[in-house]
Amino acid sequence: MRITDARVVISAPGRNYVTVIIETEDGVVGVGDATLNGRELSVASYLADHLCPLLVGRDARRIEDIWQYFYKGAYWRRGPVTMTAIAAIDIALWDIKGKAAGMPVYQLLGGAARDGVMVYSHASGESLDELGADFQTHLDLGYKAIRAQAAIPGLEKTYGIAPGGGTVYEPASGNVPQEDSWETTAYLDVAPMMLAYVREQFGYGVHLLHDVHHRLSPIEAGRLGAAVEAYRPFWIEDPTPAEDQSAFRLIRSHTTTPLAVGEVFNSIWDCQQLITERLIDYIRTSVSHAGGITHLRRIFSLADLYGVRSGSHGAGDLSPIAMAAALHVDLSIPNFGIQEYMGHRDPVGEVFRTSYSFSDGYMHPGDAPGLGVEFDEHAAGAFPYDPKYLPINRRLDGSVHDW
Ligand code: CS2
Ligand code: MG
Repeated sequence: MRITDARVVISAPGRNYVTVIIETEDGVVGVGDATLNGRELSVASYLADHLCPLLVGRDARRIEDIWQYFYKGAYWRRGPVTMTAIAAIDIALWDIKGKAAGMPVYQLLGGAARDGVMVYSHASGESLDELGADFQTHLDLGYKAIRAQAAIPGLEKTYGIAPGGGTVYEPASGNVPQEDSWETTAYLDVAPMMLAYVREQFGYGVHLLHDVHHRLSPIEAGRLGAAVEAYRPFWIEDPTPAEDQSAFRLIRSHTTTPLAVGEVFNSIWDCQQLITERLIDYIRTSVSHAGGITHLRRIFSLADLYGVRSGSHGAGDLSPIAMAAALHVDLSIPNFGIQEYMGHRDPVGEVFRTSYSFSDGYMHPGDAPGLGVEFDEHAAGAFPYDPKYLPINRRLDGSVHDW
């Protein structure tokens, strides 16, 4: 099954997505997600200039060989751009394999190990009352797990707080990133109050999650974890900058609050110590940023040996193709924990037609052959690239702070 064409399409139906399309001699076509938020054009160039030309003529069935060819063969290993590009090709090849076999990808991965995939959504607010209203909306939609974020009084802008009215958070368009402000002391006062508020209002029958976005020092994170133990968070996410794996030893020594990390990781090497030393409870690597289905399964297999569960990143800046691929992996692995599901903004459905479904807090990838996502290349043409950056985070004294 020779590959006859591989190309990249950048479109912005709601937000920017980079999509790889791989065609084979017998007409089976696969799609992969190559979106790297705020760095979209780098991955598109890496693919179009370096990887796609090398795909033509190769056997699309040899997924592992193609993965190794691009990973080991390039000499330069790892890194978000490289690994997102390899991931997109890997995802598209699994799509092709499923379509050729007439099976959904999860069947090729060993079949369903559960009936559905528990997902968590995002609730946020400028005030606790606004957060409460948004939390209730998500409960009404059937979610069994909800992430809570609230603005910090005294700070002009806080990342991830949606403007309200059922909308999701979205960075502003433009060629220069917006700048947010940050003050750790204020945050450390507010965060426990926020989780306490949610438990008082809604009780303990829903899983409660919170994302720190890498903004604390290890000892501050230890203090936060201890302060919120009584509110039984499902997890505290990204408490400290994720590349410092040994920092988690210090956090662990101060709290039993479960820890999740990994949305910025792109290889098994980034989380090896975190997993093998049992420093985290959930590994959040995503299928599109951590080398595709092939490499993500390797990470989750290592995690399974150490009692660490999956909790994949699933923000709206990962395309519906990544969401579908994640659901196939989630359904089939033994150590699934939870899946993030932020949903996608209109008009994403005009370009990506999905067969996954949500019901009563659980998702299922559907039973269409392959990933179950159709990408309408023609429709994508109506939504040109819209430059957008994640905000920069500065302390009140003007210094750049961690993300
Ligand atoms: C967040 C994301 O979903 C999450 O947990 O941390 O909003 C993240 O900041 C973006 O996906 C980055 O692209
Ligand atoms: Mg996060």
